[in-house]
Amino acid sequence: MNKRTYKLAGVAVLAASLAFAGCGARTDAGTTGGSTAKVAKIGVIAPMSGGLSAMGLGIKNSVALAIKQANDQKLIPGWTLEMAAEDDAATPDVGKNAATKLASDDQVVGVVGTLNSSVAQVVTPVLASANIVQVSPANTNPSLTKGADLTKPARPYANYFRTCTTDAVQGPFAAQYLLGAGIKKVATIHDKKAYGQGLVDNFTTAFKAGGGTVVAAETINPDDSDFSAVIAKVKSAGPDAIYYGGEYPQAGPLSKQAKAAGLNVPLMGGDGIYDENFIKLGGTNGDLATSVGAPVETLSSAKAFVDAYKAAGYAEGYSAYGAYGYDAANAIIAALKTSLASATDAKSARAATVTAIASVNFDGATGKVGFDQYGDAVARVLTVYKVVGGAWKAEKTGELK
Ligand code: ABU
Repeated sequence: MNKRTYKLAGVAVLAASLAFAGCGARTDAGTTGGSTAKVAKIGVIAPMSGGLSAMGLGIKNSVALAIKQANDQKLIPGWTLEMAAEDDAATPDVGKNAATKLASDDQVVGVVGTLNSSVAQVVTPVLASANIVQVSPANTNPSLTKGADLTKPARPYANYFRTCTTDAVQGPFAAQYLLGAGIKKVATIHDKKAYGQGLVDNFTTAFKAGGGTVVAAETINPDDSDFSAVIAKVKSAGPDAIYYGGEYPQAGPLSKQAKAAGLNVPLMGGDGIYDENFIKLGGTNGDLATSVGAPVETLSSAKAFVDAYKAAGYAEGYSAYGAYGYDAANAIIAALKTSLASATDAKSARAATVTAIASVNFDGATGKVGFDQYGDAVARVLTVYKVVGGAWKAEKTGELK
């Protein structure tokens, strides 16, 4: 049990104490007259250390907030929710071990995560074999819900859902933006991971279909820090922009090194680079990113989340996926209201939670929260952001035309 879990448990104990005050002799914390609040846990699997921890910790904190609010409001009578957070370090093997650990805990009924599509590829089968529902706030690789062949979509795992849209939407959205801005020649670079490669594939198809030309298609390794070789190749192709598939720890330095080498064109990426750390690491004015949803600060639906998050005083910001993590946790909680209603223990409610979540439909922080027959989010909104004056600024929000 980590520090946050203790805190949540403490909130639950306090709530139980207040609820039972004056209603008979308390025999121990949360117990009175033979009635004990049962515990169900919502796991979190995300990077809480390493280069992507800013995004992972925003997800973890947001799940903690949803759980605290559910306990405060006694949303599920007779049950106390706890969070069980596991650091996957953005690494598939670590994520798989985290999933195995959570699956072996009989009190775990759902998991929010992962951040990385490459980690989900190994986490989801483990959770599926234990009938544990998984809701990702951040995985955007289309194959996780539709299988490897998108021309013949087939859902690989019935327990997997996501609250964010996918790169089948994000890649073309970016392509349309660049073409609309008069950028017709692009060099692509990706990090060979599931997310980066898939995003570039989806971008490339749409960019070419819209009349653009990909003048160079290069790759890097996820742990590279010197990009001089790839920049030299890309520079000689004369692109108007670089489209990058990967995350900010590499994208920031890549942008900086490209400009230093005289390649003064914007670098554009997806939601994996939409973080203030991209700019701290070298991203510069004119660089671009798409990210899922509308800017959280502008959404009336997200105001209560933003206010509560700030009031809770978390050390880290909610980051790109906090609101999506909050909605993912609340989707699980909505399903638990059904599945735990007549359950004697958490483990026996796992399969019913998977069934119940398929039909949740509510107004979340990010907008309508619900899932289609593949487990994909019904919401498909994206935003283009540009670095202006050393900070991300929203340029355009909408759905793919
Ligand atoms: N969606 C961006 C980063 C996470 C992923 O791998 O999908």
